[in-house]
Amino acid sequence: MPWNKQFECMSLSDLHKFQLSNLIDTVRWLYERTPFYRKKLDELNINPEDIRSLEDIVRLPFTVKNDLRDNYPFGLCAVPLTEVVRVHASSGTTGKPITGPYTAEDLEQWTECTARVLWAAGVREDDIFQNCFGHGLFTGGLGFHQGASRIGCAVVPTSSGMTERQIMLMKDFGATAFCGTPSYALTIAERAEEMNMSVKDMPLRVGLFGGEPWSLAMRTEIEERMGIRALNNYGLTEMAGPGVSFECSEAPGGLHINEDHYIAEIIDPVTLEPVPYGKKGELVFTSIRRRAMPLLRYRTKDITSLTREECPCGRTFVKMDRIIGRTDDMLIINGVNVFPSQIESLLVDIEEVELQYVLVVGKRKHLDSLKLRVEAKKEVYDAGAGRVAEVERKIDNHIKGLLGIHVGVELTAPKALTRSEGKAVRVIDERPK
Ligand code: DLL
Repeated sequence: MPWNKQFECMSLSDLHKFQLSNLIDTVRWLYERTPFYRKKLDELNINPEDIRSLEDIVRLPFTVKNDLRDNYPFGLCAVPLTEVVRVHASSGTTGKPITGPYTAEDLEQWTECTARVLWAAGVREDDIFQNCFGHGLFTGGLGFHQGASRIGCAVVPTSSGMTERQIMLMKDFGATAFCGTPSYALTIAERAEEMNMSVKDMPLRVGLFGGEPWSLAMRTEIEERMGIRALNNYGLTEMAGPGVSFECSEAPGGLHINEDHYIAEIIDPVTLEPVPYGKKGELVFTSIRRRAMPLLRYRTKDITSLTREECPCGRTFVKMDRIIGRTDDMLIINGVNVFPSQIESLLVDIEEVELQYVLVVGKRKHLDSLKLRVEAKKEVYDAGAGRVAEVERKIDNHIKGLLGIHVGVELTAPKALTRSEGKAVRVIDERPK
């Protein structure tokens, strides 16, 4: 049973009516309150009254990350700051952060969305819920704090880091559910093993992971090492944070989008034309319930596809596939498009290594080159240089066979790579800027 059956199981025609009326309200709200959108809409000669059907969404302007940067910090805010009760921000890798202001009503809606994510994973009021996302400007910590509190769990806001204490509390408090980035889950599993403790012996039952891409192989590894169910959820600061989409425990494999809050589209990132269900492209969101900073057709740069099929859980919301990469993370190595996640799924076939890796992108003459640093298992590393070189060749051949590119592989000693406590850094770009 979903958290909010009235919305999550709406008939398609009711959902579309609801979306349309909220879309029109949002366009009007923005037109009247933000010079940025008024200008964009005027340039396209669109009045809020021109939106008569959901299909008309394609007439609306796109919004991109640079629009948020150019209007930093509050230029896109559609309410006076007196009505703003919280501001989150995402760090990003370059320049100023992306700011996310919320009204009290926005916080309420966001809480509803993250409660749905947790509920769909089977989290209930009798759970002891350890929240290992950073609590602060990052939306993961407080976003899930609110949702889990709404359900009525015993929330343990450990935040990320201090992994040994994290594990001690997990055991002593008897946490039954937790959330964090998938890479941090692996860090916890590994550290627990080093402490001669097994998470498998703890009451922990389910983990909700998101905030960064992860492969199915990583899911299996987390599930096996921790003895839990691992479910995926997705979100972004520009759309409030986590709570945009989530896997249900009945049929994981796609993430239901909270469509009464977010209208999703998939577009071709080059032509910007809509792409049909089932085909991969760039994910675009319009937030239709927010007040402080709703965005029209925000280009996430995340690549996935949408499908609308009956789900055994009863939710009617469209599903997005797991994110396979970002348009800006895509590496083009000798003309071949490569995503870090593809390399990750190939690494799982190699039993001599751990799933701890980093890709180093460099430039050789005019071509991009790719080096993969990956940690050897202890017995492999201890067997000496000959064995290490043999495994390096094996990985290179495996990747060449499946992706068609040559990757310089460097096996490192066990534990040589930095462990993640939040979002893992998987790509180091050493190309001259
Ligand atoms: O990462 C919000 C979040 C927190 C989501 C906790 C889920 C759990 P940002 O820091 O703004 O917000 O980063 C958003 O992270 O555009 C994706 O590229 C990536 N991302 C988030 N969740 C997933 C996921 C939060 N499940 C950016 N799979 C997004 C793949 C993800 N990528």
